[in-house]
Formats: sequence, C-alpha cells, structure tokens
Amino acid sequence: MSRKFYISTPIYYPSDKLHIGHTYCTVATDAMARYKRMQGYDVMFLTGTDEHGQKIQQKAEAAGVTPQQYVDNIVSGIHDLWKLMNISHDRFIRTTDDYHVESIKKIFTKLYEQGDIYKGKYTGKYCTPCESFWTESQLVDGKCPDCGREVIDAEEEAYFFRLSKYADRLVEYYEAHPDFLEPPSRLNEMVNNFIKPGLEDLCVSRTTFDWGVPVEFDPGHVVYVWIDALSNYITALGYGNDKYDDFEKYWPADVHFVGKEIVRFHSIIWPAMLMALDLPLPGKVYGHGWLKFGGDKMSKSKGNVVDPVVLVGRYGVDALRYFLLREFPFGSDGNFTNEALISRINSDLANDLGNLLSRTVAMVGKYFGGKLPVERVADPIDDELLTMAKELRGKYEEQMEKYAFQNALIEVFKLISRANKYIDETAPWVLAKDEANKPRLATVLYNLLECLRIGSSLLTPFMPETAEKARAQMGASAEEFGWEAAGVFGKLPLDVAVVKGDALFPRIDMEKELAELAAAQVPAEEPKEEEPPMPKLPDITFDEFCKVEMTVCKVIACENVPKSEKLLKFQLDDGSGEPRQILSGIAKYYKAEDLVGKTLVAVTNLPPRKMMGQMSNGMLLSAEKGDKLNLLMLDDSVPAGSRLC
Ligand code: ME8
Repeated sequence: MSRKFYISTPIYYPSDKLHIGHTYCTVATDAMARYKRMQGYDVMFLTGTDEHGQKIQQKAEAAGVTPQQYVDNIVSGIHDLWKLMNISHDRFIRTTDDYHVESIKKIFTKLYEQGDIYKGKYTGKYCTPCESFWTESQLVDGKCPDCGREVIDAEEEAYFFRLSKYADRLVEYYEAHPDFLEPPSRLNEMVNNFIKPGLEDLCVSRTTFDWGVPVEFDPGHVVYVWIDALSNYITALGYGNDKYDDFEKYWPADVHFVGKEIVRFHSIIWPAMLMALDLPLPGKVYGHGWLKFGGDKMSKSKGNVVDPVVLVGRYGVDALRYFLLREFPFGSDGNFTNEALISRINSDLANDLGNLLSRTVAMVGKYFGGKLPVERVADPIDDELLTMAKELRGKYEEQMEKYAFQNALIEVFKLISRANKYIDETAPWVLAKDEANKPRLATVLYNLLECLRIGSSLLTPFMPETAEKARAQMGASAEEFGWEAAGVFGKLPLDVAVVKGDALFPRIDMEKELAELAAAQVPAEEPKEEEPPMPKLPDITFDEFCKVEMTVCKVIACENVPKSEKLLKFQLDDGSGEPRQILSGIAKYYKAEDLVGKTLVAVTNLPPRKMMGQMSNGMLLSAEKGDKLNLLMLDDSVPAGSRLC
C-alpha cells in the first residue's frame, strides 16, 4: 500500500492579479508534491481561494456585479496562472463551493452546541460609512484603513470561539511536538507574543455584511474569516459533506505551507479548532518568508509587485520556478531583483546545466555517431565524480525532507559543476584523437550522461519541462529517470543512444535584457488599487444638520505635539475671546509654522477629547481623498467666529 502525503498552500484572496509572492508558495508546494509523487507517495496537493468577506462584497458593488460574479471572474484567472506555472494540484477548493458552505454551517453549529462557540458582544473601532469594525492595530493613523475616515467605539452582537480555553493544551502540544512549527524561531514568537500574554476568545461572526456563510441557527450572522478559511483543509477532503470521501485517507495533513504573517492563525487558531472538533492536528505548519521588492514586502497595495506572467513569457516557466526556490532560503525573506534572476539563469541553467548537456550530447554525436559503444575503461580520476553522483540522492532527500529547497538544488548543482570540471580534466577531445582511447572516451561520456541523468531527474520536481527535455536528449526512459534509478549509478544502458536537441536555456544578454525589462516596466508599476467610491452616507434631517456648529477660526499658534508624528496642536481664535485648543492628525500634510494666521473651519460643539495627554476641543474640517488631505481654508477677510450655514 502506498504512503500518503497531504500538503496545502493557503487559499488565496481573489485579488485581480496574483504576483510572484503568491506564486512562490504555490511553486514550493508543487515541488514538494512532485518530489513525494516521485518517491511513490499517494499525494494530495490542495490549493484554492478564500472568497468571502466584506472587502469582496464592496469590490463587487463598486464593479457593479454580484460578489459571486466578481469572484468567478478572478478565480478563472488564478486557474490560468497555475496552469502557466505548471502547478500540479490535485484539488482546488473555493470557499464559495456548496460543499464547503455546507460543512462550515455544520462545523459552526457543532462548536456552538458543544459550547466552544458562544454569543457575546464585539467591541471595536467602527467606521460608520463603511459599516466595518476594525481592531486598533488595523487602523491607519487612527482612522479607517479603507476610507481613511474617523472611527468610533462601537459594539455589536457576535459569536466567539473559546480560543482562551485551549492555551494550555496548545503549549503542551508544542512541547510534545517541537517540529510542529517551522522554522523554530516562529514557534518562540507564537508562545512569547501571543500565548503567554493570554489568548483572547476569537470573534467568529459578523452582522454588518452578508457575503459569507450564514450561521444556520442565527441567520443575521455570517461566519467570519478564520473558521471559514481554515476549515478548507478538511472540508476539501469531505469533512462535513458528501462531495469527497478522502478524509480518513489523507487527514491529518503532513504539512501546511503558509506565509509568515498567517503562521499565527495556522499554529494557534487552527490547532485549537481541531482540538475542539476532536480531530488530529497537522504534522507541520511551515511559515515561509516573504518575497520583497526594493526592501518592502511585495504587495499590490504598495504597487511593487512583479508579474509572473511577464517573466514566464520571457524566460520560461522552469527558469522562474528554479529561481524562486534556488535564490531564497524558504524560511527567510528574500529580495527580488531582475539582475539576480538573469544571473541565476545564465550561470546555473545556461552555463552549468545547459552546457553540460549540450556538450555531452554533442560529443556522443561527434565521436560515436550518437550511440556509445559498450566497452569501458575506468580511471581513478573518475572516482570523485562517481562518488558524488552516487551520494547525491541521499543528500538531496535529506534537504527536501527539511523543506530546504535551496540546499537540495545546491547539492544537484554541485554535481553538475563537478561534471563540467571533469570534462576539462579528462579532455575528451584529446582522447578522441587516438582510436585506442575510444573505450576510455566512451567511459568518460557515459559517466557524464549518468551524472546528467541523476542530476536532472532530481530536478524534475523543480523544473518538470526541462527535466523532460534533458531526458529525451540523453535517451533515458521514464523509469531511468525515476526515484529508484536516481539512487543508482549505471542505470543507462551501456550502448545508450542520445538525441540532439535545442539548448535548454539560451544565454541572456544581461544589459540588453535589463533595459528591455525596464521598458516593459517589469516589475510593473501596478496601478494602485482603485479606491472604492465614497460610500453614500445615510440621509439626515435639516434639523440634524443645523445641530453641527461650524465656526470660522484664525490660527494664533500651531506646533507639533511632542512624541507624536501625526498631531499638530492649534491655538485658535474662534471669536469667543478665549483661545480654543484643537489637536489634529495632519502633521504629515502641513508644517506647523505654515499654518499660523490661516483662516480655518472647526466643528466646535463636539465633546472634548484627550489625545496624547492633551485636550482637543473640536475638529478642524479638511477634505481627504486617498493619500491627499487639504484643510478647509477661507479667505482671510472672513472674521473669526463666523458660522458656516
Ligand atoms: O492570507 N511573498 O490570503 P492572501 C511571499 N486568504 N508570500 C506572499 C507574498 C510575498 N510577497 N504576498 C503574499 C490569505 N504571500 C488568506 C489565507 S489560509 C486558510 C487563508 C502569501 O491571498 C501570503 O504570505 O493574502 C499567504 O501565505 C498567501 O500568499 C496568501 O495570501
């Protein structure tokens, strides 16, 4: 009976364009899945999309389509991208799939009925126009991260998952399974930063939007984010639904690959949920690093994304796959540059691998008409190379089992480089001059072909197309390219026949290419995400409007508030004879000294508020859009104390 291996990527938010940051995790998962298949495992490789939530609902509204239409369109693009990247997933789950929705309803109800979910009050920062709750840490400059407006303290009825109840069991579990979370530094971070300070129960429902799985026993609520998203790893196997019947076979997962910012959800919330459901925990959560560009995490909102489609178009899918996993250690962050990509292609793929194959095949053609004779003459000079080739599979496996893709590839390329050196050492062109040396020449070329066979068969999980091309050129069968054969030197028949083919990777002219890439704007300056249109506010009565006291004020003095990057402190003449102090978070937009003497408008009947230990009596009016802010300024001739009406 074959052994099983279950591996997953996170399910991706349907953003209009996935970038190479997303591609990174999926390619790594694909390499691992292919490696395990090669070893004979029965692999389940799961990926998919995380399609619910308020953001999607708002984007769909802005685009004038239903949320379902909106996600359908994007998800079809994601399928195209995975096809382009040669991703060999076995299953693709969408959180909008009926069977998943059915399972989520059951999971939520079960957890509620057994007391792991309870109804409570969610308090947080609320943006009225966006109808969104935010946590303190999500706010940007204390304001709504979506529309940039003021938020208020508010509360709503919501369901909570009793995460706190599982804190001790989680710590016990980590202690008993020190390899559960990797790299190990991430485990310390979880325990010290999240568990030790005290786990809070988790809000798991919302009433402010409806694009989500409805709570079956309380239809005004929809299941919020993590129960819906994390459960995908089991619903995709048929847990709680009849669509699939693979749960017994594949669960628990062997490993979840996730980006480091979602390690917390996978190593705390997900295990706690599984404990509550009385299910075994995954073997491992591996938190990989981020691909950065220009020192910042690549992300669409920052506009610093690199488009995998452009790179695949120019260099081929395998070059990009290889680069992503060879250039950066999987557990750490890495900075993407076009130079690094091109040098990697030139040095490793064109020079080392490509040249070795084309020189070897060409020599078999030139000296033996494409088919080696069977006589052999060994020489001690062969020993080092042959030992390396025989030991390669073991070394590679050791690294692959640690998810150390970079090191596994380094091991393969050590053999490739050594084989290139062996050509220089043995000088086949000199041997070829003397007919008597032909058996020795055939031995040298056979050794080279064997190194190429072992090396490139182990590259299959990383570069499936390239490995296939190499296999065809060296006349190897699929079996000779398999896992078993990779551990044995001498699998090719002695009279192997080669087939000349195209160069695997043409050399790239770095300077020319960089210029062209710059012209093609790669990494493309992605248009910043279109701002959602300002939501329409609820109507108010004329009387309500008249209650807002808007007073013209002259700036008497203005200074920065010590230790605050945002706040300016104003002393204002509001016409009352007493100076009015207002604090305003606009230091990013204005210099304090430039505002003295200006004529501004303030709302002067708001309750006083304390900010950074200082009182603020009112709010200055400004116009804001995106990252622009303009204070409302009037003509100097308007006297202080005038009212806006
Ligand atoms: O987090 N470098 O979805 P997501 C490396 N839906 N990885 C990156 C990256 C970068 N520059 N940018 C994004 C979600 N990623 C949730 C997951 S799972 C139950 C729910 C990775 O589309 C990121 O780290 O925002 C994450 O692992 C994955 O892409 C999906 O991110």
